[in-house]
Amino acid sequence: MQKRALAIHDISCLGRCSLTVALPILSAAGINTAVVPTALLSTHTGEFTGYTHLDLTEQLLPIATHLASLGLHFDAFYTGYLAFPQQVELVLAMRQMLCDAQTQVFVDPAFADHGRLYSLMPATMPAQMRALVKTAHIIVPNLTEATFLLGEAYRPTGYDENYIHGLAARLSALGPQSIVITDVSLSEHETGVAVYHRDSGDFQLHFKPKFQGVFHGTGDVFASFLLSALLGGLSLDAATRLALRLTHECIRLTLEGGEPLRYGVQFERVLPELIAALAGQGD
Ligand code: PXL
Repeated sequence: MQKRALAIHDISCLGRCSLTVALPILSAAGINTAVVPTALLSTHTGEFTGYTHLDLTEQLLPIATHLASLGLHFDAFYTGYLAFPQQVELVLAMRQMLCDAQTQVFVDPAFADHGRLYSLMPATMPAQMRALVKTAHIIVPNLTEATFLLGEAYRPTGYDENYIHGLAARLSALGPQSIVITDVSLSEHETGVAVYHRDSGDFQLHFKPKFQGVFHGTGDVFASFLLSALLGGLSLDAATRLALRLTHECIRLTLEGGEPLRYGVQFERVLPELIAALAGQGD
């Protein structure tokens, strides 16, 4: 049976992040994907100025009420960029209305990177987002979001595997069974992800050679590949390795193509690889 997901993120018209990557990636993976936009922006808020920003907070519950009346089963409830801290409470209400015992609640906190909150993000977002994280099955924070969610200081470098293991365990103690932390770097030449599964106690780190630069939207691209692979039946560790490999490939192609980095990464060119991997022909 075809899997069904609900993706709740903003729409940034241009710049390849949030719904404009989540929808094509999940669709390419064969997942029937419904979307609920949290805000409408002309671009993302990194490396652009003068962008528009339409708040869609008022639409969240009316949309959820109508969708809930259809009585559909969602295999995944996938949340990303929320425009305001007040939206967290509404998304929790949507979770109550639209999820059942089989729905995977997959939360990408999407409020900060490189030690700083995103441009428009109020300082109260990390504490608010913790409430949504508590109800999730899987969370996909980057290292900045992981520390901010815990109210801890961000450490850009100079940490070891034990520190990351501890962070993942402390995040899992908030509620989620599975933690995938991105932007983990134990040496200046490599970057990668940590995977932690509370019940089994499994903890793995996976790395790729590091490219220099800030790659907008790659958290969203990675999370969307990861969810696609999980819904495709891969284990958490195998799904994480696939998502890391494909995200690395998106960045490599983008750098090779010479496109300005603020326009996001060329994930479109990697979709055939995602499809092949999920068909059992790839990795
Ligand atoms: O990719 C995360 C993201 C999503 N949506 C908007 C953003 C960002 C990151 O800057 O600005 C609007």
